[in-house]
Amino acid sequence: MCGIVGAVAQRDVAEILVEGLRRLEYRGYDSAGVAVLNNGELSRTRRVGKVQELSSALDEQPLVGGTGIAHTRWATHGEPSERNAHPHESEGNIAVVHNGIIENHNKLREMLKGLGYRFASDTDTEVICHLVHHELKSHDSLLAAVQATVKQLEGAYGTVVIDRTDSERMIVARSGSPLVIGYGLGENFVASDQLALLPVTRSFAFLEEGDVAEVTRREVNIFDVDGNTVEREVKESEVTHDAGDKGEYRHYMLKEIYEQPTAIAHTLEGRIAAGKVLDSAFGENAAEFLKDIKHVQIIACGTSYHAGMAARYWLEDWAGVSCNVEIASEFRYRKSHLFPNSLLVTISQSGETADTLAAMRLAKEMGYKATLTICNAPGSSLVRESDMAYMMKAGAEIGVASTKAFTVQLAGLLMLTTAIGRHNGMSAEMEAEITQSLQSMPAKVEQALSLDDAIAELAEDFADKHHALFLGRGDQYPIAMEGALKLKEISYIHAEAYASGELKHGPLALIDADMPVIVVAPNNELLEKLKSNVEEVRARGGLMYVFADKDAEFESDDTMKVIPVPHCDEFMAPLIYTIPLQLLSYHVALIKGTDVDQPRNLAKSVTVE
Ligand code: HGA
Repeated sequence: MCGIVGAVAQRDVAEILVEGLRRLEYRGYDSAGVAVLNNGELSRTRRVGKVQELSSALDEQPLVGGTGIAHTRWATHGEPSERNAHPHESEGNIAVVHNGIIENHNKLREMLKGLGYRFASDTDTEVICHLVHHELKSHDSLLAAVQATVKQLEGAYGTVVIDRTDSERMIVARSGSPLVIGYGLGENFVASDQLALLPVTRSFAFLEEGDVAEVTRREVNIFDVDGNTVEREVKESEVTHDAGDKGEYRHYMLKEIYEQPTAIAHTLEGRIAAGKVLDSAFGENAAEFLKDIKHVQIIACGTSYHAGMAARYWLEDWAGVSCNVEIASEFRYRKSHLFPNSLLVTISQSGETADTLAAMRLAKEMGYKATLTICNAPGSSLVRESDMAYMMKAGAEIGVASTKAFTVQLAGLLMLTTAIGRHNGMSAEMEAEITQSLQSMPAKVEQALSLDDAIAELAEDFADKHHALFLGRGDQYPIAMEGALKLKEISYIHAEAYASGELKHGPLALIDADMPVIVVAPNNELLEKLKSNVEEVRARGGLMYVFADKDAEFESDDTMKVIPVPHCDEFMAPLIYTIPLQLLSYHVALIKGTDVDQPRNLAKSVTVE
């Protein structure tokens, strides 16, 4: 959350910064701002709303200068407004952008007020710039002042600081919120995600926890939490340059839905051979770590949590190990029991999800046998700090509502199921069946995408509805949950998911003609049970939309619309049934005219608690 871009160059940087913000807009979009230094002058422009508002303001009144910082905000402290937009300033000299939450901001604010500082915003961030200004009085460099400042901060920050009187440098610090340095020729950059900087460089170094860096045109000096000079490996990015383009699609979300066959195929590439999932798919020493695992604890948030929920069915059913799945923000604040030979699995698209990261660190202290992350961002904190990493190759996901990351996570978790199952009695035949299913997924997803037009028509029925109920059983229950989440996120229709066996324990009371009920019905061993649940809804006048296998023998009538889903095996069914639900939420949102890629109040890459 919150996008940060900074640059020190010989050329004017405002345009580079704004293009960077555009590419980071998925991280927050309630306001945006930029500040640049030019010959001892600090100029700043901020606007409420999207980056386009800022860009138009800069078209009218351009900012000139070779050193600058910029920010797109997802507010945590203080309403979205121009006065709360970053960069924040102190005494016209210091400008700061920040991603994260300063938890002791009230105490620091009182202290700084006592020193005579006046606050111009309601943000926690503003304490950083006044503190730096104050520390500069007793330190001889901006670097030293920032180092002294961050020692006083509690909470999380990725922050970039510039000083009007020293236009040659920016100081960058991270703890809890990601920052990456981009290396150019005679110019250097910083951003909260490398995607922002791809138009200007492909060489990146990720800062580590507690790092502070001094970035000038010619040099980048990095210091660890104790102030020692450290090297952070500079790597060439593998992210494709056009990752930030919508191409022919109207929205990133639709593009990403359609990218799923390729994303899954890329992720499987080189990871399956002779009917087996290669242990190396999970990292270098994975074979050693995975062989004694008897219990798996999965930790995730949001969509990733739903992927974990589906995997629980697979790990217990097919891999013969016990499995718990928990939301990261719950796990990290309660005392949990550690089973012997436990593997902790985190799932996070960005690899920077604050709660998931904290939960993983806690699990390490608790003594888990190993940690594995399933992640789409190479070099992210979760990848660096976990013993093993299953790198998704979904490509950049920009739409705030996750689509391709979810299905690629499911594919990864199915691979993990076989890798663990192999040591716990899974037969070679079963592993071969699963790997075959994995390999035919891209083509099957392609077939499921051909439902697009039919679903677009169906979506008309939902546009005037305020509530919807999603039903599934077994490993389709998490898919129903994910379907409900998608609808909520982008169309703002209140949607709930239930394991359909739960209907009679409460939700049946809600059924009437205004409450559409969406059912996911593959042809599996729970089909007859599901059919009984469908009858319970029908008997109470409910209107149903059933996504069903052709062999499941559902027929459309006055109370039920049946949408035939391509026939698929049980291993890939959760993934395949996800596709029509993604399309449904997309088309409902289109009809409702909501902001599909940047739904209200949300943002991607949740780097704050
Ligand atoms: N706390 C700061 C920054 C918010 C943030 O990092 N969001 O992801 C603010 O509210 O401005």
